[in-house]
Amino acid sequence: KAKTLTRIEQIEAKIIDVPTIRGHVLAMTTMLAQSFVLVRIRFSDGSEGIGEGTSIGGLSYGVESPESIRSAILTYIAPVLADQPADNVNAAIQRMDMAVKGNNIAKAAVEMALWDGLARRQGVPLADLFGGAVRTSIPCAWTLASGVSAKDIDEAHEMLDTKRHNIFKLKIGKRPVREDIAHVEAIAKAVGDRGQIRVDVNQAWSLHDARWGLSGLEDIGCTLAEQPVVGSDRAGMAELTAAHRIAVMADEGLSGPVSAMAYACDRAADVFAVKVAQSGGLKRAREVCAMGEAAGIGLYGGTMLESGVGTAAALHLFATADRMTFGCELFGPLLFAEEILATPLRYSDFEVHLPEGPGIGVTLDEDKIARFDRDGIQGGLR
Ligand code: MUC
Ligand code: MG
Repeated sequence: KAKTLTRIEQIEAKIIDVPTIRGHVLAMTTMLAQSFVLVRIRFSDGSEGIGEGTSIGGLSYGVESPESIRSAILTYIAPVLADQPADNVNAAIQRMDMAVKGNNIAKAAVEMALWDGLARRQGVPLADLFGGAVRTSIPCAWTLASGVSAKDIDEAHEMLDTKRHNIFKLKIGKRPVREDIAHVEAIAKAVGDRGQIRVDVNQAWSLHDARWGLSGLEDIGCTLAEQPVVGSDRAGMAELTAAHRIAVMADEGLSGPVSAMAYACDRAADVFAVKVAQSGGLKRAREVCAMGEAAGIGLYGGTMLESGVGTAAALHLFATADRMTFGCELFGPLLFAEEILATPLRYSDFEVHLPEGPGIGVTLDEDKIARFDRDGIQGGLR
């Protein structure tokens, strides 16, 4: 007897607002809370899948906000996926791309829930749908961004002493270049050879700032600079990549495989910060990895400071890449003042560990979700 086809029945998207453990000071804004969009898809056989779409600092980091992500999902994506076959993620991606231009984070959240549902129905970890994991943990960076050098130094020492992180990414670009470099130098000296210091400028420098900013960073032993100039300036990024020994990483400039191809062709980066959300989903993020791998560009698992849901999904994907040359920064859940998973992800020995079990391999703490749900139980059903 032919098996009845499992279908997509209902898509839910909720904004969950969780305070951060401290202010997170970035070039463009200071975060006191993180707002993520939690997607749940219910399928006709009773199975479920969960996904997450998250950006940083409202609309200050990129073109999507929690509110736009939720509305794109509920108003435009959910209707075109209603009743569609549950197991055909590629077909669902085509339908989403047909109905909605851009809105990568919204698409990524829905796609993640589809992959999670598929993997759960098959009883396999999400990584298996991408060919299987070749590692079970990844070295994980921590971002020092309290806004005060002395506080950052204390935090770095605590991370080293507890063996949680020994790669530190410093958020700079808010202050004059000279002050930023003095700040990085103070932290680099305090950390010494116990850890590695990297920076993220979040596009804040002009090309001129970046020319001597990168030289200054090289001189103090900083090993990597992320998106020193605006992501659309691939010529500037290419110049900096060619002219400096410090590794230049692309982040905001990457919005999926097309931009990754352009960056690779222009040799506009030494490293790709691959982000599932920014790439438009796990499948597209895998394609960004492939572009980097083919072009000899190093890979780094980037984050949009997701909760444990998006973090675990990204971890599954990055576990399948040949080499994660520069490790990852999948520390999002640790910046949240409250854990929203029933069992937290494991961070130990300077690495983040792949959770076990089918799908993304995580379970929500439903009480916490209810508590931090912006609109209560009535918000966000389709
Ligand atoms: C970014 O620009 O990479 C990642 C870590 C962090 O602290 O902020 C982010 C976003
Ligand atoms: Mg970045």
